[in-house]
Amino acid sequence: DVDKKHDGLIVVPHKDGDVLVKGDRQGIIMDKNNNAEKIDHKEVNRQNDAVNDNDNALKFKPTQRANFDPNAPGEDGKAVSIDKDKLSPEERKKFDDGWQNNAFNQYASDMISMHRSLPDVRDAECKTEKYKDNLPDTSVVICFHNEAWTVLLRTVHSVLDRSPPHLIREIILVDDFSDMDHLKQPLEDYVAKLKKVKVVHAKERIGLIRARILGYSVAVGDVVTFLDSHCECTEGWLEPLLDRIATNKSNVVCPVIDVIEDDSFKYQYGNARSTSIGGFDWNLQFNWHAIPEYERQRRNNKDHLPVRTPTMAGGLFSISRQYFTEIGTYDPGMDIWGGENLELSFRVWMCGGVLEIIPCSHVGHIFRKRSPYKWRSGVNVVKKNSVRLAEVWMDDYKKYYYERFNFDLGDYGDVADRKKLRENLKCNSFDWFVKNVYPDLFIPGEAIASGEIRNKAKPMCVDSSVDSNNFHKPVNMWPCHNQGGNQFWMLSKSGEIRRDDGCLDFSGGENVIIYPCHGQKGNQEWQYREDNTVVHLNTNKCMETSADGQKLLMKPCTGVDKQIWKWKRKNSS
Ligand code: LR7
Ligand code: MN
Repeated sequence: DVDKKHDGLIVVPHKDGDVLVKGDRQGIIMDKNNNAEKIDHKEVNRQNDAVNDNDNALKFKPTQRANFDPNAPGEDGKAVSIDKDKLSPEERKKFDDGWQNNAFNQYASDMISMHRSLPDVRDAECKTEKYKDNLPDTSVVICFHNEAWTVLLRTVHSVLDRSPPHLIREIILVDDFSDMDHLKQPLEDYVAKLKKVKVVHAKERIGLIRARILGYSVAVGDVVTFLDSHCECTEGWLEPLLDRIATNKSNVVCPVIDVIEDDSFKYQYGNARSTSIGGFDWNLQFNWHAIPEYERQRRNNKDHLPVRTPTMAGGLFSISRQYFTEIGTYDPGMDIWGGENLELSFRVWMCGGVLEIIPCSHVGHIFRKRSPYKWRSGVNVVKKNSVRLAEVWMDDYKKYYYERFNFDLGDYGDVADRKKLRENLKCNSFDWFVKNVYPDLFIPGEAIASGEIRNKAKPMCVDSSVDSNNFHKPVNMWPCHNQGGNQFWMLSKSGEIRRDDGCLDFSGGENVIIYPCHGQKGNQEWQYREDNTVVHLNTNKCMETSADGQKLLMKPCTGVDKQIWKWKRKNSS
């Protein structure tokens, strides 16, 4: 009997004796002879989940379930900390393999209940907000390639546990040709017990974009909601999304994406005021921004109201199933990962829809630092996907992306069908999108100079990546390679030397560093003068290359060849 309680302790059976899972004793197993050992949380969770899933699926909130223990690992979204050096060699191997296979701490996830409780992260205004009585229902489509068992099923249970049952038509798990054993028969057996959940298997690796199209093609709900396979939905996440679609079927809506830490599984969140919206840079990478002032004013400074966003991160959103069909689902010529989020964002806006983030709807996502699965060898998949979307949607603006790799587009396949779609839908131009939806976007065409910054004394160019993990590091010189990339720099109207969101920044000493562009001039204000020197206005110093040509230094201006730079000037308009 799993649910017997005595002395304020919850007791569940364990192969070595009863397990105490509450209060001070949490984490300790007392066997029949009163010997203590470290608790096997995985086993406890398995037992608890068996009780809950068989009888009570869709019936109880996580905190109401049999054997709920507020002090168990990860409950209330708390961090799990593991001292890996104290693990036995066998456990240590599991720990290391978990990281290796998933790029997150699978070992920690396995200690946490698949029904763990989370804080109610919503602003007060959200909890009293009234939504329509007759909301449309939704199919939830979750695609995965080799996802960890507890992480995948926690995503599923978080949907079932925290959504009004009548609003969930079904959950469709799309298996993108995984080869991990647990995703085969064991997954089939597990979901067979859960009403409403089905698994669709791809016959070959189709990538996340075609996997989503596959999931959508079998969906029957009024709305389709996409989630990544490592998410956790919080209380009240669904109603505000569906409400916006009920208001207008061409509203495409995203929850706020909270961070589930990759190592501790801590659930991190902020308030509605700190909600970020989506943008992109000219490498066609998605990025986050603060809500602009004009958008705050449009919403009368009510932070919990839906906020318009130029782009979506991609993984988590709801869309009317009929509207998704009308605007052309996804580009099936896109492979594996990437680009589809900007493609859908541009398409929705340009073809008459509205893209929003809903601050009252929060879903957690495990953000990882690397991709754990195999990609295609010999193809730059992200570039190929991005060129496809640039060709179809970006009109003249596509050149700003292409000049980053000197117009070497590579083989991007056939986009005739997608161009046809744009024509049929009679969509607005990309220029309309930029001016009306994303007026804050930095436009390279407005740059005063752009391209490589080549030194006269040596055939060397200013070279640095602008990855955020490169911020604060000194910028160096490298032989000019004429490929753009890390040698491509733009001088903005306000004097920034920038690429994407990284700016050259000088604050004294001799080194120039990369720092996020702040638009405040100061340490980021430069001038490219008629005598071809590059001058830092605040300090009146000049860029100079070191005698060996390897370093970029800031020195008093003298006009020697080491301070002369060739940089392509653009016509100022
Ligand atoms: O070949 C694949 N087949 C798949 O089914 C590759 C991936 N996948 C699955 C994978 O298991 C996962 O569930 O697709 C999903 C996304 O892949 P991730 O989690 O490895 O990548 P990501 O979280 O970086 O993905 C973000 O960008 C992608 C661009 O193509 C997609 O739009 C993802 O949905 C998107 N995720 C989010 O928006 C969550 C927030 C991240 C941010 C910002
Ligand atoms: Mn993801």
